[in-house]
Amino acid sequence: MGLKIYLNGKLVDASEAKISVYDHGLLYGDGVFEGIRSYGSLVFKLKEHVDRLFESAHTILLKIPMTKKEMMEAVVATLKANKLTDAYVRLVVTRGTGDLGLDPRKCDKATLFIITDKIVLYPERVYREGMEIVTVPTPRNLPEALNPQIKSLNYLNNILAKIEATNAGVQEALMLSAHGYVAECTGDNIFIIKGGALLTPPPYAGLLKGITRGCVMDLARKAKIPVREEMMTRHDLYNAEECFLTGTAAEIAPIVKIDGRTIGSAKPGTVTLRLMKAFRALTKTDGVKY
Ligand code: PXG
Repeated sequence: MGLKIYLNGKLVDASEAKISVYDHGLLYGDGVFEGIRSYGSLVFKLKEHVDRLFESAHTILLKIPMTKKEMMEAVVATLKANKLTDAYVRLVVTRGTGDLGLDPRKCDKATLFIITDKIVLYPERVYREGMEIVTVPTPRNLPEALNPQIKSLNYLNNILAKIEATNAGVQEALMLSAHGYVAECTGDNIFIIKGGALLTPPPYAGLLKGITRGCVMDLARKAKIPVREEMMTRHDLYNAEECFLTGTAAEIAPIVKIDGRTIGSAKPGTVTLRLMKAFRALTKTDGVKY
């Protein structure tokens, strides 16, 4: 027996979890999603993720066929059905089945599914020794054209960047805005430490306001580390004392080399290590119990 998938109100076997080739999520990337994690039977920041999913859906005029409370219960039910205590959760809502035209009015009902699975992590070495990234040629989408706060099923911009990073022999890509300012990585936000302060680009640089990003900013403030959102260039990154990425899957991943330039001591920095420890502690206590 394979994993159970929550699909349109029912738990079905993964081999039976199928959607139509006329689904506009597939034909046009017309839909929204979230990636969530659970740690030791605690779903981390579940409310925040569900709130963000509903905001994404509201902006694209997509009606989610359940309440936020029902959605949180469905996530927990799917995790329980699969007996997963430490898991990755993918929540997806698409426009649903329509015809071959773009018109979303042709789609009667949204398609909703929840996949819960084992989490694929960066190797331990990344957290111990740090990771190398490169700037890629593909800029982040113009936020004026597609607001990055909409976590939509259109990830081609990020996928192209990921391919460029892989071609360059590294695991992650640094994406700039169309004007050449630092934005984010393909599925992670970026931070630096400079003069002892924690700096990260503002949302108007064209980035997703990550839930991990918000969490790390809060942890830093609690630790009396000054936190600022500032536009930054690659020069600022190259000359930072420390650098790291944040995301649901990556948590806090130290960066020690960017475009061939070593960052700080070329090892995960002391502030980064402190924040990693505080974040790990939070994931053990903060969350929806199941
Ligand atoms: N930026 C983008 C563009 C993202 O898609 C983040 C930042 C980090 O946000 P959170 O809320 O997770 O701190 C994301 C996260 C993955 C994966 O498997 C992650 C994301 C999307 C697709 C895959 O790592 N989103």
